[in-house]
Amino acid sequence: MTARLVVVSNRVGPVKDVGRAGGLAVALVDALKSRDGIWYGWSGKIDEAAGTKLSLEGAGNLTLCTLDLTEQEYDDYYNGFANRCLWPLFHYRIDLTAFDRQYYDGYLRVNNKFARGLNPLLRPEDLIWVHDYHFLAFAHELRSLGAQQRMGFFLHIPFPSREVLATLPNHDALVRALFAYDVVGFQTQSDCDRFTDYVIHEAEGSVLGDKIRAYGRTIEARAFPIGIDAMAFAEMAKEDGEAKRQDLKMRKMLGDRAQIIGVDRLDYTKGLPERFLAFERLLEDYEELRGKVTLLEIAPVSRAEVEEYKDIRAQLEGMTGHINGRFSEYDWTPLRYLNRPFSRRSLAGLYRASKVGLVTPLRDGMNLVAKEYVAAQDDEEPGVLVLSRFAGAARQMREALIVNPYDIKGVADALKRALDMPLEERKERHASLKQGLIREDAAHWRDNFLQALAGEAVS
Ligand code: ADQ
Repeated sequence: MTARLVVVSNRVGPVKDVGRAGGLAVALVDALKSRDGIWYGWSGKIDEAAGTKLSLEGAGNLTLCTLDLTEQEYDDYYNGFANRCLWPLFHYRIDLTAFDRQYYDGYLRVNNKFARGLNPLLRPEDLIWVHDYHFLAFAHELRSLGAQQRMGFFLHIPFPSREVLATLPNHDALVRALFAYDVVGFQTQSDCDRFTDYVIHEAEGSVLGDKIRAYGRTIEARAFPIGIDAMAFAEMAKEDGEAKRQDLKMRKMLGDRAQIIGVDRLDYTKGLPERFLAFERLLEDYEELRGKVTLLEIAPVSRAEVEEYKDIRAQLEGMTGHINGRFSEYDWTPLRYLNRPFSRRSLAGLYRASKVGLVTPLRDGMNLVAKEYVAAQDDEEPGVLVLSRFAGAARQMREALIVNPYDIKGVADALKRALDMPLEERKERHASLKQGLIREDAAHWRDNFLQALAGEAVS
């Protein structure tokens, strides 16, 4: 009998309409839909009386199981340590990293609270798969309650270099806590190497193949690059009614103009100001493109309560006004910047109608938008992906036009090259990118991780 799977992540669901969800939820629904299990995490609700009382909800062969947070817990654990400290730090933004002892204590308390909530539900043979930077210490807390199950952790964001990580006052305790897992997975080999480097130099650890030993425990550390359900996404872009409607409507609106598309959560790691500057530079340097090309940037607001996110929002609004003020004609608006989310179906259609996918994060664990853009293209008339070298996806997607997002002129030139690229070259690049997406899809990611978690050799 297959062991039951218990997935732990900050947000649980949605299970049905994943259209409005972030990358993690999208990938987990793909991973969980074919297996018995529990998906456990925060309900998204704040309740002053929140303790460890669970809410259970059945969804087919899967039980959704959630806890509420108090306002204080939410401020310290979620907005505080997770999103004002770990998120910027792991994305190399030491300048934005707010370490606060209170945040850190709150984070550990919430990890402990979630461990206490889950512990009574566990069966001895369960496999526990914990996700992302919100729960670095979860296994450590669960083991302190006596749990013996196999536990794996997957980090969706980059793992920083040891010099960067060492700026965090409690770096040692956090890495030590990771050693309570049996398997620790990263998006890329470089992330894994940086983890190993830290453990060797800061914790006198030793490495033997995929095994790494430190703090009296041996665990497995490996790269498991996350994928999308590429075939299903391609199918949706081609066949789904809503996708087709958006595709047609957009093409009709564009006429003979080419569209460049960007789709991101509004976040300072996504390189949006640099992207807008590169687009402005494109219009500056290649006058013949004025009136002929538009940039559609879809970036719904996220983490709106965190100060740094308010700043980036104001900055982008200013830049949009400036670029449009400078270049617009009465029948052409160069930059369209939308702050609302779209359903996955609509996105698929919008990707398909766009000649260029522009994905230029300054740092990104993987970036699923790059993969979705490629999957959504028409095989016979595909668009071109322009991709930051600092997205984990660049390791796999080598046939994209790889750019340095800080090099504004370089990105502008890559955009020009993408817009001019002959059909033959576009088809070749696209075919090989799409093959890669199908080979290393969401199921491949899940199966490899679960194999390692079950203690089996991974192919
Ligand atoms: P995110 O930082 O959220 O994820 P990403 O990988 O691009 O980034 O995932 C975004 C997902 O949300 C995509 O599936 C996309 O379609 C969806 N999305 C984005 N903008 C949207 C919009 N405007 N409307 C609707 N949907 C939108 C984190 C890490 C990434 C890592 C993922 C998965 O930061 O590096 O790839 O987890 O591991």
